[in-house]
Amino acid sequence: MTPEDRERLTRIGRQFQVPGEFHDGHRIKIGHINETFAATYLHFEMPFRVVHQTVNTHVFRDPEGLMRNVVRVTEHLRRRLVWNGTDQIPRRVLQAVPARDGKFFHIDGDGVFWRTFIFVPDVRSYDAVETPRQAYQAGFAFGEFQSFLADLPASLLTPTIPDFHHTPKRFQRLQQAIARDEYNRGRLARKEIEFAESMADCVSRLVDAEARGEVPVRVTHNDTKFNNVLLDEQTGDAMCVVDLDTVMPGLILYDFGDMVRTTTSRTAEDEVYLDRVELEIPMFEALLKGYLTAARSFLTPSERSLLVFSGKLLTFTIGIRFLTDYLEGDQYFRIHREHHNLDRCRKQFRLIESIMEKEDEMEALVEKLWEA
Ligand code: GN1
Ligand code: MG
Repeated sequence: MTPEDRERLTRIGRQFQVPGEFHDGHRIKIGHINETFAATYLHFEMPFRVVHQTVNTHVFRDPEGLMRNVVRVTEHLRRRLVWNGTDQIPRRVLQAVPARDGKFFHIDGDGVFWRTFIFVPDVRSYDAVETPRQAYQAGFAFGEFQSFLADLPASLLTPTIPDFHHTPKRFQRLQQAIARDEYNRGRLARKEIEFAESMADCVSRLVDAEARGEVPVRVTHNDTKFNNVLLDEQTGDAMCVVDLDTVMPGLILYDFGDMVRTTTSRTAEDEVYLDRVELEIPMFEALLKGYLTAARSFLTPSERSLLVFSGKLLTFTIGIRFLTDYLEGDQYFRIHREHHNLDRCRKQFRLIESIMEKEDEMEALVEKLWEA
């Protein structure tokens, strides 16, 4: 940790109701959006570990509303876990730590918005799925998350990013970026632009289904990347769903779709060897099995009939967000190399092609496992 980071964390730590004295800390996740640090405090020699995390307020315009959502949702989950008699509850749901003034956030002198959670020990996350068992665990964890929140009225939550997964609006924004081509990058993304345009017909399918009342609005996670579920280091079991910033009213199909995007191929989100990118049927089958085990009790027939489609659509939606950001000069997603957002987009589009090749097989699995 740099001396500046240390100084900064010490200062931030004092603002929260963390017992003891700051001992040390380090950066733990280079997310696309927020900054995250783990810190250890010593309280009469006993270590107490927390996570201090910033909220990017350009992305999340109402961070206080966001934290209200997070507290409401985690308290609801905790009540359910207690009711179910689950053990190790502190490892199964995030616990926000209040600031000295009792609020669940602190705004520092530079206007940076901070919140603090108790550290979840002995778990790890993976950027890419490695085994079908992990896929099962992720499917089950997010399915259970949705099922535990099924009785929390979605209207109690603030939309932290309005129209977050609204594919037609995302598509429109892409078209604007293509037309403007402010960074003269359109020529480098010709094939991707063509591919995106070829998908125009399916962009409004889920929002239309929602508008017609065919699929219900529920409390959903909205960022169900595989690395947002923490797995026990020893057993590999899913312990805790994290990154609750986008928990808000949504369609469960957005969650399932993003799981398909991130949990069916053993490649990273920015894989450049595209011939390695494939929807792996054993991964999909395990993911689906885990998900249905937890979600069977609340899924409606129309939701079920759109599961496979949602995989394609969410991969497309995130893919065009990467492409748009590339064309707009990498303003949104943090990049680590040149053309990074274009690489991310290419990976998503290759996965869509693979999904289209295997759609029938995937639909057959939904039928089979639903009956099972
Ligand atoms: C962002 O910050 P992170 O990595 O959890 C993004 C998601 C994208 C994801 C792609 C608020 O998530 O929507 O799917 O990157 N979150 C936001 O990796 O835009
Ligand atoms: Mg996130």
